[in-house]
Amino acid sequence: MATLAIVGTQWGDEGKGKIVDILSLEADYIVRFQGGNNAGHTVVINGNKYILHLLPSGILHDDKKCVLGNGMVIDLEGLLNEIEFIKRVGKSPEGRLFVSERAHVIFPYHKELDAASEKLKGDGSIGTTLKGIGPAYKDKAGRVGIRISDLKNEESFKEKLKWNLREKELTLKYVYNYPVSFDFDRIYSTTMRLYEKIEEFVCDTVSLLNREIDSGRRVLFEGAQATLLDIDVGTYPFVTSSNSSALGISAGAGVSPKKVEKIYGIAKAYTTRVGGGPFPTELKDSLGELLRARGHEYGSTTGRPRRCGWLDLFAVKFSTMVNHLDGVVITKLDVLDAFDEIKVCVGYELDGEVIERFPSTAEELSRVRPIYQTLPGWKTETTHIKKWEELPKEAKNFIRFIEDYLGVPVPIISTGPQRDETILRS
Ligand code: 2SA
Ligand code: MG
Repeated sequence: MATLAIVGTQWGDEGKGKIVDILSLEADYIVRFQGGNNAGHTVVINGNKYILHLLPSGILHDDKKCVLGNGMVIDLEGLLNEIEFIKRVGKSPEGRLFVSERAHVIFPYHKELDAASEKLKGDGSIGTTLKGIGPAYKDKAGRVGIRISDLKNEESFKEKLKWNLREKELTLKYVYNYPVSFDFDRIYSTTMRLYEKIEEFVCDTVSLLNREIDSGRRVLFEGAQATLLDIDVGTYPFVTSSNSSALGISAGAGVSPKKVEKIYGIAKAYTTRVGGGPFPTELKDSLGELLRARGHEYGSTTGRPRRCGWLDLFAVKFSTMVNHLDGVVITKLDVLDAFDEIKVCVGYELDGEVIERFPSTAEELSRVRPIYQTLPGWKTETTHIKKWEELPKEAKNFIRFIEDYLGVPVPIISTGPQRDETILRS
């Protein structure tokens, strides 16, 4: 299989980082196609923990090439910090990192707007990562965004930056009652200084990827966030501002959908969510706390405690349909080792009636009542297990239940953060 994509099936933090790390061993290129440094992908290699926000974890392997696609919004300082970080751990990005000249740049005013908008929303805030993601995509859609390619032409960049600073100052002052004055010279010179340091990596990644796929190179598309945070099919407005399901791959990497051959979804054995928005299976009791403690459920970008709850298979089934998944990887199985019984949501009731389809509005989703199936727990340690045969029978039943319900195989099961704490079934 030459091209494979990995996407989250829940609300993010499914453990994509580790799975991408394993699957990237079989890839020549690892490609991000949306989002920015709102993502936080944690990988543990030889006992060392790395958290990457922009660069695909493949960058930690010397023979892998990594692409930041045109659909991304890029914080240049964040990018440079990560480049410096990987150099400090002895890795060279030279000749292996390709940053799309079509990607949009996140500026300081995007972060100010993110904060101002969240503040004005008050209780209805989205709980964004405050990285300026939404405002940067807003500028992209509004056709006033500044792309990396714009930084090549100093005069036109100056003009675009001036216009944007003026527009943002007015917006912040009159819309948000949040007066800020931006220092043009400082923003301009900082941006140019950062750009000079990353310029060697900037190229036309659309042509590169199409050429490489056509010549048989193996490409892994790495989704950040997840399907239920997708701007179109997620739990709008409590979503991120990009297409973070498989639907975004084509637009965000500049390759035809016909070129994505296989798509795996990642689902945690339970569910978490950071930020606001409906979460039908959320546990606000000691069981939720146990999941958080055992699963170390704190945001890797912001450190925020994640909301925790039972596995919502009804939601994952929706993701399986939307992404047309070839398989669902189950992660953090071992977090459930401590539970006497395990609940799995297999349907929703709305206004006293069982509903057939996943609600399209956050309002409806906030009113559903989950229908649970209770499965027996296994109450023995599964951490470190590497073979299917070694799993307790209740854990095998849990996995088979998921496969039957979703109608797709579970090809990989993760039983711990290390690369080798993984069961490969095919
Ligand atoms: P944004 O900043 O505009 O993308 O936020 C909009 C919503 O998307 C959610 N979101 C995330 N949810 C889970 N994980 C994410 N990445 C980090 C991580 C988050 C962190 O991997 O842990 O460290 O807190 C991520 N990025 C965005 C966000 O919570 C909002 O609900
Ligand atoms: Mg994460």
